[in-house]
Amino acid sequence: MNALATAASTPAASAGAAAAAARGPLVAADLARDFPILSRPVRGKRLVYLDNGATTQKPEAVIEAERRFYRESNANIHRGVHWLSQHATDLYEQARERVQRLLNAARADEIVFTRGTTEAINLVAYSWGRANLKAGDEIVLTGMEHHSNIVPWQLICEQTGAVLKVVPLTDRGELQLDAYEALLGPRTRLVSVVHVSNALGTVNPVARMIERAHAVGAKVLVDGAQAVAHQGVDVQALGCDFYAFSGHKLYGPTGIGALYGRRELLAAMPPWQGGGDMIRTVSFERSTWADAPQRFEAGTPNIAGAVGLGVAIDYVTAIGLDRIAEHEHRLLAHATEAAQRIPGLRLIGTAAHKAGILSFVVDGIHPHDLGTILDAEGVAIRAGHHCAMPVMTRFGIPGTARASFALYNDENDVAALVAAIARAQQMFGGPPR
Ligand code: 7TS
Repeated sequence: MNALATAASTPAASAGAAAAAARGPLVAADLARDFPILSRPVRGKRLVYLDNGATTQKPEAVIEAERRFYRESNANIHRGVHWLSQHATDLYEQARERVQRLLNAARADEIVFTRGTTEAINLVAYSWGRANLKAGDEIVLTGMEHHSNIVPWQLICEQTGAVLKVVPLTDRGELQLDAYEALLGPRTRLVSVVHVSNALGTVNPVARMIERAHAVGAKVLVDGAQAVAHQGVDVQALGCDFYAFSGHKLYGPTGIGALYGRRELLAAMPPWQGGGDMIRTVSFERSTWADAPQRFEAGTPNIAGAVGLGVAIDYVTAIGLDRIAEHEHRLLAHATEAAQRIPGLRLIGTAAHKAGILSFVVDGIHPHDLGTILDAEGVAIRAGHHCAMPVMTRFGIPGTARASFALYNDENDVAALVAAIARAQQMFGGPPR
């Protein structure tokens, strides 16, 4: 039995496995017991963790898998002739196959391990972008991108002379699809779009957008950072060219994530970082490159992180991403209703199709003050621009307070959030009449 299989069968992980095996709606409180950190008090209160958009907590199985890797399997990969190195390589490559299955990629060599979404997007920008973009070419982004899907393209535009075009948002925080289609044309080389907005919760109609982009010959990158933990993703059904995500938002470790790239594209792309593991031959006159994905994985990667990510994928798959999506949608509907009953609270992002993110402002209380008061009640949310400053500009606000849900949250967490907001309003002189 390999380390992944044994890690998943530790006693601590079995509570989750048992809950996962049950059919029907998942019971968040049972699953919460798989996450050790959720039982620690914060500021003397029960921790109500609603900052899952920033990072999710880790189940015991993932924590144990990393520990076990260092205790039993640690060696460098792809280079050793000795048993441990081959063993570690096997575990790393098995993790790649788990990512392949998670995204339903056709092949494991279409998966490149990266530090996360940010590095995955930078990889495409610096490798594909520098090789394929020239002056006057157009890159289409949307008004709801995270900075990590804006700034790399600005840097590449400076180097190549390509220009950015931006799809505007409606007042509900949806993309204006007619404007999107009007932006597409013979100069469009790339559309880079977020699957689920971290600031608004909007789920974008990426399949349709990809189809339209392909019709004008453009490639499409989907930023899946806020999607993969909350719904099933099938890159073949979507038809995207690239798909990026971070392990740490999927109950996995930090410092590991992945880029899916269609095989023909990766095969034609130049390296963007040089070093060990990414070469075929090196001489002072000229070096040649390894095939993808190794060509894009220079240096010793986060091996233990990849193994941990593989176990995180096993964990969510065992529960079922459909059940997780259903649970979080129910919770979002409940939280939205509760929030709408709070006088003076305004939701930012009311798209018809949303994932478990509730972004809001409260009259007379700056989001940061709200975040601080909620924290004193043990309620962890995020306050600010969420690295999506153009969204805040669009809505004319400095920032929002954001509660973002995960599989272990339930109605009790929403009740704690609502009570804490009421307390903040009292401290600021009571809600408006
Ligand atoms: N894209 C989206 C849509 C994101 O939400 C984030 C992180 C990233 C990219 C970058 O991911 P990273 O893992 O490479 O950092 N979003 C957030 C957030 O909403 N709060 O903290 C980080």
